[in-house]
Amino acid sequence: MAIARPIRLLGAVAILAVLLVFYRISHSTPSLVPSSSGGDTHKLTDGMKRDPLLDPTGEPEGILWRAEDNDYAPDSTESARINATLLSLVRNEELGELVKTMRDLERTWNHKFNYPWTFLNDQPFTEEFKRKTQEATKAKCYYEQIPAEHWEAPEWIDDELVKESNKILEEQGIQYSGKSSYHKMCRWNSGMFYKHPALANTRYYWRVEPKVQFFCNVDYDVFRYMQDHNKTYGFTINLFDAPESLPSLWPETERFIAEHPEYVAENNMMEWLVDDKLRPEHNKKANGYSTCHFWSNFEIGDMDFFRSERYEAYFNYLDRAGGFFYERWGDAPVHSVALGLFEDASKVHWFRDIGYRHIPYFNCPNSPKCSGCTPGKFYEGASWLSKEDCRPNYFKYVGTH
Ligand SMILES: Nc1nc2c(ncn2[C@@H]2O[C@H](COP(=O)(O)OP(=O)(O)O)[C@@H](O)[C@H]2O)c(=O)[nH]1
Ligand SMILES: *[C@@H]1O[C@H](CO)[C@@H](O)[C@H](O)[C@H]1NC(C)=O
Ligand SMILES: *[C@@H]1O[C@H](CO)[C@@H](O)[C@H](O)[C@H]1NC(C)=O
Ligand SMILES: [Mg+2]
Repeated sequence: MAIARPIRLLGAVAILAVLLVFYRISHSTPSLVPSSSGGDTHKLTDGMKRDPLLDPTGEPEGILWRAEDNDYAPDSTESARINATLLSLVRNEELGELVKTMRDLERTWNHKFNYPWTFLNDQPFTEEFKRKTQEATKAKCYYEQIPAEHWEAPEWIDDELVKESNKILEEQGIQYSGKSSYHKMCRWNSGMFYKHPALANTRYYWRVEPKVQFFCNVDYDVFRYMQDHNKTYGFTINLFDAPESLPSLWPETERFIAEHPEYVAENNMMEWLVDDKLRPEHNKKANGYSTCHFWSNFEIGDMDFFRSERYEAYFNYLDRAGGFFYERWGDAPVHSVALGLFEDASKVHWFRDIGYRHIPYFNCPNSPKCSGCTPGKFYEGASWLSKEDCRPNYFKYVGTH
């Protein structure tokens, strides 16, 4: 039986339509895109359809200062080095781990540029510490003790209240909440490190912690890069924080900016700080703060920002509020909220080309300059760790610069 031509056409269109629907479904359901070769999956939102670290990564654009073309000899008085230091707060007991980290950074970067190292400690450094760290570099090493008035809790902090509130934090499973040295360390890293007299003549710092790893050869002077491109702060990893550690940080911050609206930058990163879509519960428990922050165990920064009137006023306000001790505010969220509010977003830089690890997270670019890490792999360990990645929000609201 012959079928009329219009009917045949209709049938063909119907089949095509059905196929199209199937195609759409099969290509839109998986919002899970592999982000590492280890079979781990990673939920990516519209801010990050694909981890940018999977794409080939080169050096940043613009003029870069190289060791071949300039004088970076360790003892040169006319060297091309700028006003900067590698900076490490560290305990004598961490010597072994620190030396491993130093070797990583010396091999990948500093043996070419010979920037000095500055080691800081609330205790005196041992002779063994000084000897073994100096053996790991041709560059100058400085060993400085932290003045007690920078390290100890301020006099308005109530010890009984600290004990009570830390007990509650411990019950909520907040890591290190019962350790008073950890609270002091976070406060010192928030508002004191750049006040150390030994750093009075230093502007840029690269923070280095024992136990971290570096994977990629970096062949330009990163401090010059910061200066030449007018950057205030560089990061590698961007995370969510435990909201229980900082329930009053955002409310205090809101009170501060109500008093000082003039400190808020026009081109700020507010949306990244207040997002409530990716992790609504975090925002709720942190009373309006997404908890997103630059992970501060890595930072390359301009201390002039921290020494500015606006940052100083902010830190003093927070210090009075007491949350470094009654809660467990980290220096990472404090730095990040300050940068996000008081600095122009264009002045923060993602060092995507610096391969980095602090357990359990990585920044591992796809580049022939790197070895020892898997490009695009963000974490190692339990799969829930993938949720802690705040880069999708950062890329969405701020960008990938
Ligand atoms: N000198 C000194 N350094 C500390 C103290 N507490 C922490 N640090 C340093 O601060 C940094 C962060 O501490 P860490 O134990 O790695 O904390 P985590 O990375 O948050 O788990 C590391 O560089 C430590 O060496 C302390 O009481 N004294
Ligand atoms: C280095 O930077 C600091 C802080 O900005 C400044 O006070 C100092 O004068 C600078 N030193 C040199 C030698 O440029
Ligand atoms: C650097 O930043 C300052 C302050 O925002 C601005 O005034 C200046 O023009 C910038 N310079 C360059 C070279 O971008
Ligand atoms: Mg650490």
